[in-house]
Amino acid sequence: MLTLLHTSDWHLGHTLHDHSRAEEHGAFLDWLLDLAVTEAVDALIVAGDLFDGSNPPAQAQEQLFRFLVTLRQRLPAVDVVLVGGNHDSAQRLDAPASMLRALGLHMVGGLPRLPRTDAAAERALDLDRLLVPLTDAAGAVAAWVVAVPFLRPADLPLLAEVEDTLVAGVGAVYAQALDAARARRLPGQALVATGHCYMRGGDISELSERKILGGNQHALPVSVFPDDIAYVALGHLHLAQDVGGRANVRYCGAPIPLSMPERSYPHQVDLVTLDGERLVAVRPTRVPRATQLMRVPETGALPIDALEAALRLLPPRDPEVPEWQRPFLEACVRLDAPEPGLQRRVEDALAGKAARLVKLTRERTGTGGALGDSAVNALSDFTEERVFQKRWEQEFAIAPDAVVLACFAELLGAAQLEEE
Ligand SMILES: [Mn+2]
Repeated sequence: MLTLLHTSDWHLGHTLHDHSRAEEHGAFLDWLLDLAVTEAVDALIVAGDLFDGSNPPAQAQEQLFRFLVTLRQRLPAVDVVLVGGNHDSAQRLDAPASMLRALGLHMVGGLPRLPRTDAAAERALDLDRLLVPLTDAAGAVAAWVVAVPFLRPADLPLLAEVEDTLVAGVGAVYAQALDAARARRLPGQALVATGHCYMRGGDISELSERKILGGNQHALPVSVFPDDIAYVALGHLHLAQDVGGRANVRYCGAPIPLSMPERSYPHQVDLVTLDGERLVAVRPTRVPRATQLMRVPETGALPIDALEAALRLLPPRDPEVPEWQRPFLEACVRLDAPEPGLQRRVEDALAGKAARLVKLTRERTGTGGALGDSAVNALSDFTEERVFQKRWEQEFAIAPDAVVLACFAELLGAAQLEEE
C-alpha cells in the first residue's frame, strides 16, 4: 500500500488586486504539513504552478524552501515530486534541483533532456530525472512517477503530417516517457504520471488559468494516459475534477481561490491510495479557508443606493481578527449615469466593517456598442469630440452634457498645445 498526497496550483507569491496572499499560503502549508504527518503519506506530488509568476518574490521562494525542509524533518522518508507549470519559469525551478535532490526532493521544472550528442538529431530524455521511484513504509519501491512538467513547444519533437502538432507532440513525449517507465518498473509496482496541461472536457476558470497549449482547440485527449497508469496527478485547472469520466485522472485544483469567481470552489487536496499496480481510493480533503472572499451582491449588480444599504448591513470588524483574515470584498454597482463620488460613497459605507474592498465593479447601462457600429463610417468623421461622445454613450445611456463637453474641449486644447 502506498499513500500519495496530490496538490497543485499553489501560485505562491500571488496577489489578489494588489493584496498579498502570503499568510493564506502559510496557513495552507502548515495545514498540509499536519495532514501529511497525520496520514503518514509516502509521497507528495505538486503538479505545477508552484509560483504565480516566472520571477517569484524572495518571500515566496523562502516559503517553498521552508515548507520542503520542514516536511523532510517531520517525514524523513517521504518522496517529494515537484513539477513546473505554465506560470513557473522552468529554468528557475531547475536551478536548485541538484541541491534539492541531495535532500531527496525531486524538482522537474522543465522537460529534462541529456546533453546533445553529435550524432543524435534530438536530445534524449533524462530518464534519471524524469522517472522517480516512490517507496512504501518498508522502504521498497512501490510505484514510479513519470514526472512530466508543463510542456512548451520547444520541448516537443517535430512531427510532420499530423493535424495538431502540439497535441501529437505532447502525446509523443508521454508515450516515450511511459515506455521508459514500463521498462524500469517491476511487476507489482504502480505507474503514476504528472501533467500540467489542459485536458479535453475540463471546466476552466477564465480569469486565472491562462489558456495553454493554444487553448481549447489544442486540449489533450484523455487517451494520452493509457489504462495501465494507476493515477494521473494533474495541475492547471483550479477546480478539482475527474477527466473524461475516469476517477484516476484528476485535477486536484488550487488550494486557495485565486480570483473572485473561484470563491465558491471546494478547494481540496487529494489523498490517493495505491495497492500494487492499482488505484484503491481517491479521498478529496477540503482545505480550510483562512480568508473569506465575498461579493455584494452575490450575482449581478445593485444601483448605488441599494449597494450602499447592503454594505452597511455587513458585520463590523473584530479587532481580534488579524488584518490578513479580513474578508476580501468585491462590490458591484450598476450605473446609468456617471457617479463621480462612487468610490467615496462605497468606502464610507464600509467604514468599520470587517470586509476589505479589493474591487469595485461598475456595470453600465449604456449602449455597449462598438464605436464603429454607428452612422459614422468615414474616418474623417472621427474627430476627437465625436469619438469621446460615442465612447461616453457606450458606457452610459445618456449623452455627455455641455459641462462635460466643455471640460473635454479644454483638455484637448491643452494636449494639442503640448504636442506642438
Ligand atoms: Mn494555475
